[in-house]
Amino acid sequence: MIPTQIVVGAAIVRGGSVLAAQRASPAHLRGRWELPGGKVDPGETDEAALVRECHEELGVRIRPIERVGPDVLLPVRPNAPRALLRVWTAELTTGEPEALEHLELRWLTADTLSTVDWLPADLPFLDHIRSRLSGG
Ligand code: 9L3
Ligand code: MG
Repeated sequence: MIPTQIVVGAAIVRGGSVLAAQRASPAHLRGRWELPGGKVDPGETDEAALVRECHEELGVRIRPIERVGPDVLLPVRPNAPRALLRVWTAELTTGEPEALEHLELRWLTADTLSTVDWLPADLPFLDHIRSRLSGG
């Protein structure tokens, strides 16, 4: 069976805002915005990968809260394994996020959520996140 690469993303929510991160690389994604995260390693749980990636990319500890939205198919090179993006809401437990691997970080509210140039794969999650930011 061809394995599926799971990629996890964190919608880190604090006081009515969610953290968006601007990718530095690869070149064709540079400048686009995403929910921070990355690939689940073999043998690693999705939630453990989410915690690890947020520590590596932002220097913080987070706690995943709940899954939001669907599994979203990510674009991959021809013949590469299928990749799916999964997102959790999360809260900060320790530290203040820093752009250790991103160009910039921004806290966005329900009203400003669509003011950045999101990666296409992240778009299906925005309505779910917006309703949580609005107290829905
Ligand atoms: N990706 C898309 N949206 C996201 C994340 C975390 C990742 N919110 C895509 C970008 C890359 C791939 O998934 O093509 C792997 O992500 P990373 O390990 O380079 O962060
Ligand atoms: Mg990443």
